[in-house]
Amino acid sequence: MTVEANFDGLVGPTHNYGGLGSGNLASLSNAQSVSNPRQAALQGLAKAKALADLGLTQGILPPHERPYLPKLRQDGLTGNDDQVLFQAANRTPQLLQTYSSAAAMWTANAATVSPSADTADGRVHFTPANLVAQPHRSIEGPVTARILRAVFSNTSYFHHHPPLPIGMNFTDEGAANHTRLARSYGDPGIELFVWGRKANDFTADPYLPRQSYEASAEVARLHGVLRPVFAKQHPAAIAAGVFHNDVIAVGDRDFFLHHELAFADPHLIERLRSIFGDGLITHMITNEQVPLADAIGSYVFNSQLVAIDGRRVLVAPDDVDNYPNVRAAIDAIDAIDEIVTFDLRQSMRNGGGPACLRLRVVLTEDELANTNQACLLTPDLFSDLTDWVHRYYRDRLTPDDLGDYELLAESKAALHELTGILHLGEIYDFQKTE
Ligand code: SUG
Repeated sequence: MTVEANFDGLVGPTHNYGGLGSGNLASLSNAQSVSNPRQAALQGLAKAKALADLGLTQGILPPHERPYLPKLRQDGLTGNDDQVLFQAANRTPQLLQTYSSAAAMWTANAATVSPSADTADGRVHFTPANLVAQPHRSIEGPVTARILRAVFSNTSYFHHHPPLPIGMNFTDEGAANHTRLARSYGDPGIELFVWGRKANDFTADPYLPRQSYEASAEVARLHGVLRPVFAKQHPAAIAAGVFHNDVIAVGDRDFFLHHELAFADPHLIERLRSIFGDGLITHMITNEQVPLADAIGSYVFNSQLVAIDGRRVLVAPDDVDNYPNVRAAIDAIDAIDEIVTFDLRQSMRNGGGPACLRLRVVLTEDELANTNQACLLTPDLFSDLTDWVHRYYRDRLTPDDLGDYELLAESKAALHELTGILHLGEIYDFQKTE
């Protein structure tokens, strides 16, 4: 049986509120507040565990090394690690915060993944997102590429592309702007690539759209996607804080849920129907039911839609319960059988809901058997990771703490041990040089 595996990003030990997310209202409004990395990691793990307990295939992807000293050195800081950190903290705290972000936890931005049923060569294709729209995330791509190769190593089944070229023409934010629709996970699907701007189109809107059309088209071409569909985000949505399409629409198999103002093309649903064929179920939430501000405030569209014993379950942030109109709108959807909610507040305060925290990888039985089994969440792995978090993570972090040499040492020790737990080999720069 073909399944959809969700690979959740484990929150890193330097989780903090840097105010770095462009067009991301939660990140901007919580800038410089005190974070709790331990609670953040445990909240994420609790969600992943709950979904695994419901019978879903659940994977884990590791955090990246932070603060990322190779980059601070590239930017001119010299000496041993302690000296580099000291200089960064005192001379350029902004750069230190940029290279300390734990943003790799939002694995919906790790890569775009096309299942083998959709591609010309019948392999699963991965393109790590270059994330060049934001400095703090532009350093993720090469490390994500290493991690994905360590998890999906068999090249008979998995084809890994490098991140797209660096520059504003190919700004790529990965699966957060990519939705696959298919009759079942194993059937050939259509892949919807959503973009916000064309290359060289620098709009006068308040926020520069992050995903370019050229990036989406290039990923579809590289993957050999047989039935791609391209759609432009509604500029009003981006202006209101929809920095990724997964903040305003979500799909699973033959069901697509979206806000009235998600897309610029009023005929997109007809286009999807004509390519999908019979049987596509769609549901639009109107702006009258849920104004854009409430959609973003509640993060309702950043829910996961999952299949549990053939039932459709919406995995939502518990913030939806603070908005009676939002709750009423989702309760009224016939196609959804159940709604479960999670407290993900640590991540949510940086604009990362349930769907941001996971990368979907549709896998046949053979592909799943050829996936790194140590990265699949079992009760044992859950208890090992919980114990690991308790041993290494702090329960309070301020921006000033990022220059603390002890934090760097703790993080390295934690990540080194984690590569052993997840059987990843040496994926971090510090493991190669020490
Ligand atoms: O890229 N926030 C992330 C949130 C990513 C959410 N992902 C999806 N929607 N799929 C971003 O804006 C904030 C980091 C900070 O401010 O410290 C941040 O990067």
